[in-house]
Amino acid sequence: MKDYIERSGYDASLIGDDGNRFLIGNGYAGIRGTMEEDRKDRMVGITLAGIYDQVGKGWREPVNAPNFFYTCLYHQGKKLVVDEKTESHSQKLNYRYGIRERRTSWKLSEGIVTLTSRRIAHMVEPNLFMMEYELEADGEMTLNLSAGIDGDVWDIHGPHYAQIMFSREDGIINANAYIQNSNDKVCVTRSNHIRQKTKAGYEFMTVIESSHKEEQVSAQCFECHLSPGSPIVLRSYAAVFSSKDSNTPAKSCYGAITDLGWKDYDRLLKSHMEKWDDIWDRSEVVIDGDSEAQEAVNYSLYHLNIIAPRHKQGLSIAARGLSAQTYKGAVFWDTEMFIEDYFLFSQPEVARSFVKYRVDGLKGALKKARSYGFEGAFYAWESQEEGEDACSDYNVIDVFTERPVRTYFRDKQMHISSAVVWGMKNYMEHTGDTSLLLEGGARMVIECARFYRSLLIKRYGHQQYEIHDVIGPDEYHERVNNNAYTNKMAAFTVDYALEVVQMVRDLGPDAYDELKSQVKDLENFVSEISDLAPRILQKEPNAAGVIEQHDGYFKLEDTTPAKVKKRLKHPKEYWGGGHGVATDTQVIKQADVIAMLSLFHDSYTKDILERNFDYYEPRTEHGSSLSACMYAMVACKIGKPDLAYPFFMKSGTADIRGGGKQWAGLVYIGGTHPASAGGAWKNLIQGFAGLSIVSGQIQLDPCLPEHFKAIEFPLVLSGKLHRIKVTHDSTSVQLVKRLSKEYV
Ligand code: IFM
Repeated sequence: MKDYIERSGYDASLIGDDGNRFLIGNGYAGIRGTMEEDRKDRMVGITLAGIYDQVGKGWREPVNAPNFFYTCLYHQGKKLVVDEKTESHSQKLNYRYGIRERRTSWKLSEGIVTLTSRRIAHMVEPNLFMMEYELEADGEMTLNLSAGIDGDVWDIHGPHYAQIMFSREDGIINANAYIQNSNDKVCVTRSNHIRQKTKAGYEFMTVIESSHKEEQVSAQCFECHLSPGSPIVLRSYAAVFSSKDSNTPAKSCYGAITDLGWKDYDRLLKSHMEKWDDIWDRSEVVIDGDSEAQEAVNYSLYHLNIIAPRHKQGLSIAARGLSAQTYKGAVFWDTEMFIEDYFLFSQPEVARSFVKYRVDGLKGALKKARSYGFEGAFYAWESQEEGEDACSDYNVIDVFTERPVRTYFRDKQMHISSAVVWGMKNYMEHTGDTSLLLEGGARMVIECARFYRSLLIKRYGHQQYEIHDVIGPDEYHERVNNNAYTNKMAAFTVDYALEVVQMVRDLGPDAYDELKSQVKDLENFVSEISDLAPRILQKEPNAAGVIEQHDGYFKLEDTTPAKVKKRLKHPKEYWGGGHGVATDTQVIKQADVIAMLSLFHDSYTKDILERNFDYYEPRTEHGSSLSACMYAMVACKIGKPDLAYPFFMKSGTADIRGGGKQWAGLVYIGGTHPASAGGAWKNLIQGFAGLSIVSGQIQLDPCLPEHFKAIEFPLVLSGKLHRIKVTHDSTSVQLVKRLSKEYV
């Protein structure tokens, strides 16, 4: 597989995009693709998973660790940075092995010095990060190299550290960073080993007293006499622990570093690469006939793997992964509806962590439902730890008045609880793992069903239950009645709750008694919902075969995104909400009815799928990166893979291409797009290859774009790794190996 991306030259406007594009990570932390000498003005970020802080009225967001890769060169007292005048500069990401490399040459009075650095976030040791930093010169010159920790971190709603205390012990630099509004702290250590090639072989260099002190930086300084053929190589190890993962984080950091020693670099690099080999054995796709698509999907899978929580069960994936503090580091429906499938079919233990995260979040969901006067579990729209909702009441700033606009995402995106249930069902069906049922999983599903029951209303004289005042996936139309997607998912949740109760019964009387002790009034509740799902109103296709998105949608002005865009008085105006340009029109932000049809395509004829695709696509702005893959899925189900292809590519190239919206006013909203990445995988495997699992058996119903000759991909099912090949007129499934027990 092509396994790298590269960019040459310097362009200040690409700092944000490249930070995402060249991101490395290991589920514990994500490290933006910035230069070692950069400081926070260039958006250096090491975003940590699952540790948050809130300052004043700012949004609660994940914290960034002090920058442990901070390393810079001084020539005659002047710091060398990359800018338009730099002799040459390139950045490369080897996404097969998660190695980010940069190569920069500066022309100095004595000749050209070239710096090559390579860094990794270790895939087996989640708290460990390593870097190699190599200098070569074509003339005699003396440079000072400063290698340490930069405590002045980039934040969106910070600063999150009340204080950072630096210390040194046995040549190791330590930073203890105390978080502003909690008792948590983040500890970082870094050790440096620097050698120079001499005639006699490599010789270690000594630390000199730093003559280049920078504020909030603790560093070691080395005087480097460079001459041609005598390169200098610095190897650094850094460790990070927070009080969330160790009772004594400073000690754990120090221990992690002292246990290593420079001789371990090659061994650690090897184990890191072996882990990636294992991941690619379970993931790599081959598309014969389209190398661009193949690269896009594998690069997308790289991005999913660097944010997958492997170090701890019960963490999930945030909407922008670990690429920044954007979207508050919160978990949305993106995980269950777009991302989970890839992990189910490659690393089911990661998918289990997503489900566990929701089970642990039940407390927050019960509390949220109560606060709105509902019963059961109303999951957070933007979920942080323990299911707390980070979504603010005001998510948008009006560009004209500069006042916050009341949005209703938190209050009304009620489909989120059904996404949680969808994720649980998918996991259970795929793995057969019932262990989460009595650990709160069954209760979670039942409480979600209770939530939907408490939303149901019946109009006088009407037979069916309705759900009013919601926001469906299309966020431009707030507070609508009977959103087709939401009503369908509510009925699904109620049905699945009954199935779950039956599953627990099948586990035996002890299990059922246990469930009764966990769930209030279980038996009455079950009898009340036993025939409820069919009585929830479902939107049926009209005479033209089109399903109305919500009550009154067809009466809205029928126009197109292009026309609506022309009405904007300011390029950053919000399209939805109370007074947006799309609000009174049929223009929608993202797949909504199409999202519903992509999930329940089996319940509709091809003709209905096609009529809805044809109706909604020209009315969809695709203003969310979650939209295109839903359209691609439905296009495949209609049997039109060439229609699906551009939507699939849009999803697959969201991060490799970059260029998406980076700023909303002064707030950075850029980052990677994990849901889009997961959506691209779904399009390829479940759409083009037509994969489904029926009674535990792999089924394939290929529908390849004309120019594809074949797709090959691995698949984990029931503890076995398979390799699948699909062409226009054949399919084959080959058993590669049985997996060890750790995989479900
Ligand atoms: O979950 C999505 C939502 O559907 C559209 N806005 C962005 C969210 C996070 O990706």
